[in-house]
Amino acid sequence: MKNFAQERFDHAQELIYQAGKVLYQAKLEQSAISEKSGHQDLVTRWDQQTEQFLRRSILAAYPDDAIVGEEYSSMGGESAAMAVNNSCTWYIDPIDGTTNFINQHRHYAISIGCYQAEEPLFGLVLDVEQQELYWACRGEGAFCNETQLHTSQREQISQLLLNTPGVLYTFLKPHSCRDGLIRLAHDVRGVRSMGSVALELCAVAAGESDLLVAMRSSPWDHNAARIILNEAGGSICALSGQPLPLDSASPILAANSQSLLQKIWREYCQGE
Ligand code: 2AM
Ligand code: CA
Repeated sequence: MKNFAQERFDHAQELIYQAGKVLYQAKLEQSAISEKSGHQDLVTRWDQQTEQFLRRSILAAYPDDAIVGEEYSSMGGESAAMAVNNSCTWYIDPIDGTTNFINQHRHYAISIGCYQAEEPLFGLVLDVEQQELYWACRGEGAFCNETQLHTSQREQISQLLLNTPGVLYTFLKPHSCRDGLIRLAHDVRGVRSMGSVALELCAVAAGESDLLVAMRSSPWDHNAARIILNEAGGSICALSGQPLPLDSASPILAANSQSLLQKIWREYCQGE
């Protein structure tokens, strides 16, 4: 018999491919787009429908599990605290990179992370247009489709690429680490922005980037990809230097290794 986590992982994999197929074929009309907090914070009918599909399917199979998703995060009873007995909490983002989905129809992902209390079980991030599934089960390594992922070995700061999905918030809006991060931008080899926290964390997992800073990241943005990053050899923390909480939004710092994470935090964030 399949174990508890494997059964859920197999189910999640089927669901993410099904949902991805629908988004891949989506024809987005202007009337399907609406603003949440403003013109840089958008949602589409496709985000909502995809989250409803994932929620319904997960809860039909695992009625005692809890779901924390972006578009219906405040739905009654569905918080981490509500997962009963030994059941799980699923963190789902139906579209991470909604702005890319709207303007480019690429560089967006579906993100599904599953935890038992604080214990990570597995994470899946589907790059819908590239048809690349990033995935990891705890203790078993990280993969992109069939290929095992390893973070880069780069340590020298002048050789690093830094990803940051929200350039405005990282370098332009005032916050306590801004001067340090601007210094870091000068010291690294280059700064990149794709516009998806989950895909940019997977880029660090895949060794294509070395560092990530995101000022605005919620549990559904990072809880799946952080499992993939950790399994690939990387490390992540809150920008404050504290461990990254599972159930609250936080600025994040991620790196290709625990030692690089500590070095970057000490040299560019601490005391800023
Ligand atoms: P989203 O596409 O799911 O909204 C873009 O800068 C990245 O930051 C995306 O991963 C986006 O996720 C995330 N993000 C987190 N909070 C956001 C917010 N309030 N507005 C826009 N993007 C946000
Ligand atoms: Ca989203």
